[in-house]
Amino acid sequence: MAELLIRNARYLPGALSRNAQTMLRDAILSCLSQAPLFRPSMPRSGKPFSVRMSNCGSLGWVSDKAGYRYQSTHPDTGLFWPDMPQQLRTLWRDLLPNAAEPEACLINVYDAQAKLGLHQDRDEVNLDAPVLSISLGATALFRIGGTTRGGKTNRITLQSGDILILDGDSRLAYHGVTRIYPGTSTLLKNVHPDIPEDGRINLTLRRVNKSEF
Ligand code: MD6
Ligand code: FE
Repeated sequence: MAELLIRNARYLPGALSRNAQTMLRDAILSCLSQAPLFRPSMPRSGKPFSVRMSNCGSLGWVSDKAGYRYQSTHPDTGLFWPDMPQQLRTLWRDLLPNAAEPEACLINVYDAQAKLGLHQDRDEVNLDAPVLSISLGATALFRIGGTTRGGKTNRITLQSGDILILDGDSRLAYHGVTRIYPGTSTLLKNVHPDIPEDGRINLTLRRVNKSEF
């Protein structure tokens, strides 16, 4: 499998076959039937995100006026998050054999207009553990810079089936999604009433807490 290093992030284009993407899509749709998409909002201001979210795993990332955090229950239903699909656990173990088991998988759903501002992933207790991201559906323009805001960024075009791992020096890199390219994938066509066919699903798997060992 080809692997490129961009600012010390590991980029694996075409990591998932079409068949693996279809299986993963269906597993995630099944999670969404138990844990419906919610719309997070910004801490303090309460401004809504353009991206809708859900989670699977023992912990899920949420954001509202009270702040960013991980919690074991869905903010609207109060129910525990669904189990993380086995396919995701296996991918994590194969690509990150030395990392502790993932606890959270954030499911980000973009429509053609949605964007995700430049941010660092730093709400985890364990900032040494890698973050593994998988793209499904429409192609996205992803930007990644250094560990300070405002520096130069590099662009990566994330296509369906691509994997990106932030680890080591890139773990606290600023990154975001500037643009979705409609009409670039058929993976999400007529699959779910809440998922636009031109949309994109991004999964980010994380270890949140320190492992016991
Ligand atoms: C996205 N990804 O691709 C948003 N975070 O839609 C992320 O925010 C992200 O791709 C941490 C590590 C990898 C990522
Ligand atoms: Fe992120």
